[in-house]
Amino acid sequence: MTNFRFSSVVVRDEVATAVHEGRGVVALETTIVVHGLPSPVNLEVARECETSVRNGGSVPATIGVLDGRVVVGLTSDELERLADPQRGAAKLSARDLGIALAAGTDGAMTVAATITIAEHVGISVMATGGLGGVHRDANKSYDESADLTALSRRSVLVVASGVKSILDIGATLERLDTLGVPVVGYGTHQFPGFYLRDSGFELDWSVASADEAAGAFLCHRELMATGFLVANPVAANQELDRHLHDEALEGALTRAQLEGVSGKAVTPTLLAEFARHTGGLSVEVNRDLVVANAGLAGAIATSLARDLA
Ligand code: PSU
Ligand code: MN
Repeated sequence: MTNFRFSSVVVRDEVATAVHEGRGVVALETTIVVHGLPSPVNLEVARECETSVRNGGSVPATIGVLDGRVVVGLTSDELERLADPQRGAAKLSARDLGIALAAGTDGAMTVAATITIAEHVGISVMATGGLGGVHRDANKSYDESADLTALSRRSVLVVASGVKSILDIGATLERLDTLGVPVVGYGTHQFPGFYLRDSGFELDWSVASADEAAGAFLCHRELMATGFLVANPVAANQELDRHLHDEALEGALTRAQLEGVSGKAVTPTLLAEFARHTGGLSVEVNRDLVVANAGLAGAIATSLARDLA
């Protein structure tokens, strides 16, 4: 690590111009592409998310690490390179970024890493599928996603379909409360369950439109430095069958436990097992929900830009 240099964050022209002009910009993560979804659906989903952000009136900024540089606004070719299994891109959380840059490596970025960079370059909105959270065995493993602490430190609005249903959802909501991160349902008072519309947990707050979400975030931001979670449930005709979901969940948790999976491999393993148990249906639901979240994030970022103009 001798090649020390500053300015390892490259913001591509379209994104830099949009940020500079105060237009809507939405950050998109790459861990879901490289480690969360199987090939070749992963690249299709990444592109559909970008289109969805544009349809919402904003500019997409897909963020990943290539050759020791954080690139904000990866091209389609770069995304393909990052997702190439031969390159074995690492899964980078916020804490890994500095070391990965110094080492000159490639890496996909989690929500935690993505909002860290988003805030750094002046992007206020991000979209993902499901936020990371507290794992079910956290009382023993201490496994809680750094997405939560990052969201408590970064003033970024994240649109997600709740947290992944592989997690301890109640505990995750309690942690978000402790960390000062507000959670608002989009058109619902029920916290979404990722593959399912309803996790069974109720929310205190709900917004009915992108404009309302943007307005609430602006007021929040004036008072607090924490992030903001907009929980957008998957469409009713796209959610997974509940019975199939519960079976797949049990199978996935059992397999991960038998194999002794731990650390950053837990979430990708559980998602892959879910896909196997559902014969690929969970991948389709994941695709539908993240593309919808990107569209909503695009509309919220546009509204935010209008409010600030
Ligand atoms: N949403 C998805 N699929 C994913 C993720 C989110 O629909 O794979 C990724 C995000 O990058 C998130 C990460 O930050 O999973 C959480 O990983 P962990 O539990 O190891 O913090
Ligand atoms: Mn973890």
